[in-house]
Amino acid sequence: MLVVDGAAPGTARAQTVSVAIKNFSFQPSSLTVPIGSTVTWTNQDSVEHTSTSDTGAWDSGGIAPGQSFQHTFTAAGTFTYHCMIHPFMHGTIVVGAAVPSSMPAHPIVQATPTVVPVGGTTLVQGSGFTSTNWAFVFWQRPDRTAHGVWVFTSSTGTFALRLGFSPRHGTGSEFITAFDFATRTWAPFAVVAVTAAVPQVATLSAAPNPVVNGGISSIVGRGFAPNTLVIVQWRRPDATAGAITIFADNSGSFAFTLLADPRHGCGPRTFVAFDPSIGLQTAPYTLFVSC
Ligand SMILES: [Cu+2]
Repeated sequence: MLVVDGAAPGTARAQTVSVAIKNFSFQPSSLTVPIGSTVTWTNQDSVEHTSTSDTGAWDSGGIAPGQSFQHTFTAAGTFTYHCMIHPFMHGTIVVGAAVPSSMPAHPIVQATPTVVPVGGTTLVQGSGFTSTNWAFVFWQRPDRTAHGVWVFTSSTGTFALRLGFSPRHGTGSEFITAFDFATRTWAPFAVVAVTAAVPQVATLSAAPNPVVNGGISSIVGRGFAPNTLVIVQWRRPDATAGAITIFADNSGSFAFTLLADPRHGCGPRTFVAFDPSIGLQTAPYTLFVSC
């Protein structure tokens, strides 16, 4: 019988383990225990026996019927022993540092990144949970409201969940944890700092600038919402206006070439770009057309 003492979880738990000396044998004849464990041999036969280390590490001397002997194993290793009176009686104690396999790893949650502007997301990853089982992911937002979802863990006891930060829950600390349903253990909190939204800056540029009248310049826009339509408008030296609608790519950028039409004269052409999806407008940008 294994009796687990009250050692703190998270360390290799020392045990008190019993070996019966019975029918001229050690039962069980082989045992594996963590470092620091104490083995108690109890003589249940009607004749005297001993527990004697093969290497001299311990020797009980004669153990009378009904009596016991204890030895504490403070180093890792494999220790064989025998009975001095009956040399055919053999036993083995294997002392290891490992935590007993029945003891679960401590569950943890991590958030990546841990500083996120409002409107952004973080990846919540759990590990050390009971495999293929339920975990409850729970978070408290900066405005003290809370929410949670059940997730099913992988065969290695992990899960992943992407968490978004809505502007309506404000800025501050978001506390994220998860509950292992099988072991009824909470993970320590992961904390995400939810910060004010980073103002998006969209810009226009042109090359070459200045451009000769009748020449071509490349107009580039950057910093728009990805994959949205952008409206570019410009005012010419002769007070007429031009405009195009263009698609910002995956990185929120676009480019087009502009012919500086000689009919509209020389001087500054002033460009503004507008992204209706997020109400974003650039500062005016001036392309000079030289004559
Ligand atoms: Cu014996």
